[in-house]
Amino acid sequence: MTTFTPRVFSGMQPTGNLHLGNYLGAMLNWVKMQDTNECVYCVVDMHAITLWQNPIALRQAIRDVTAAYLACGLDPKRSIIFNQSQVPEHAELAWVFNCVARLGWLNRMTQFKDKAGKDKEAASVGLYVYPNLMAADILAYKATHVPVGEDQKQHLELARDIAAKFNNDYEVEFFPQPEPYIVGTATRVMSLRDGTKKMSKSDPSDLSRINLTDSADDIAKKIRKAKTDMDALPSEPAGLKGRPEAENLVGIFAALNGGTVQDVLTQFGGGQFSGLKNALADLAVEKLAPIAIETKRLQADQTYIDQVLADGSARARAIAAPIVKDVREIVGFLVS
Ligand code: AQP
Repeated sequence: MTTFTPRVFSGMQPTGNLHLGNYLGAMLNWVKMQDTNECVYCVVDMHAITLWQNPIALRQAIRDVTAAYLACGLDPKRSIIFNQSQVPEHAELAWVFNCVARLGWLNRMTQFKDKAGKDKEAASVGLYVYPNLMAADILAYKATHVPVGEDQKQHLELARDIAAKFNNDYEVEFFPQPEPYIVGTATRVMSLRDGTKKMSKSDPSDLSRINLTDSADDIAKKIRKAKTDMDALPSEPAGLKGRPEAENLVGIFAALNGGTVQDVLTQFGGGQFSGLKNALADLAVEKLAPIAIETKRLQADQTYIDQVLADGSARARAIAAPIVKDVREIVGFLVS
């Protein structure tokens, strides 16, 4: 049995401002994992163009997301921070995986169904094979751990299937089985306007999400306006069942405060939403406003951001290039 060196890989799309869902579902774990792991963190710009992006806005978003990564606490000295398109091995390995993954596997991906909407014929081929590129992102580094939110679990399982099929088809023990790392009390943060929908960058309503660049006033306003139901808050987690908006606000409070859902209900159970909302607004401002200030400071220093990405891309490529060279040899290409 081959043992693989532990390595963490994860990424976010530069499709808009990062939000509280990205922060609680993924970023908090990314930051923690730097202390004990070799970490590779990517701005996945090639994933972004699976839906059309304005080129000028995309270039800006790549830099803005990088600034947000740094402002949240990713350290370019300890972790590799880069953007996907500067490391061509991702695209090369994705092609090999297009030939390994089966159509039936991709047909089961729920994110494609959600994002393609009703007119699937009009969706890009890239959107359909998105999970194969994600598998390539991870496996180009032989990453063993992938911190993601709940919504990415199905894609992670596909990456594991691709790794296993590649190993099996070519009779090698080349790729590890990457493990999803999904921990915390808010692995699925929901829209503030509809507790049954995921908080998302692409939701047309800005009131649905708290952006990591929002001002203190905006954060407080969005929490005050968040949808709720008419009942008092329960005192036990079981009482949140069937109350998606209540569950979401309580979960957000617990995650930001580093406590449990029960802790929050012990404090606010039996009360009206206004008490929870006021305290949540204060807590969110305390935790998120400094990130917004630091993001803005970094956004003003484009030279530094570009330098972080160039340096990170060179370091990423130094790992991925030999792995992808081995893949070429394994599948039978001529290798010079
Ligand atoms: N609402 C969420 N709750 C918990 N985790 C979330 N993540 C995203 N939304 C939530 C996690 O953040 C990481 C990066 O996600 P992404 O930006 O690559 O893509 P996404 O999941 O498609 O995020 P969005 O906001 O929904 O973007 P759009 O609207 O562009 O599609 C992942 O680890 C994800 O799990």
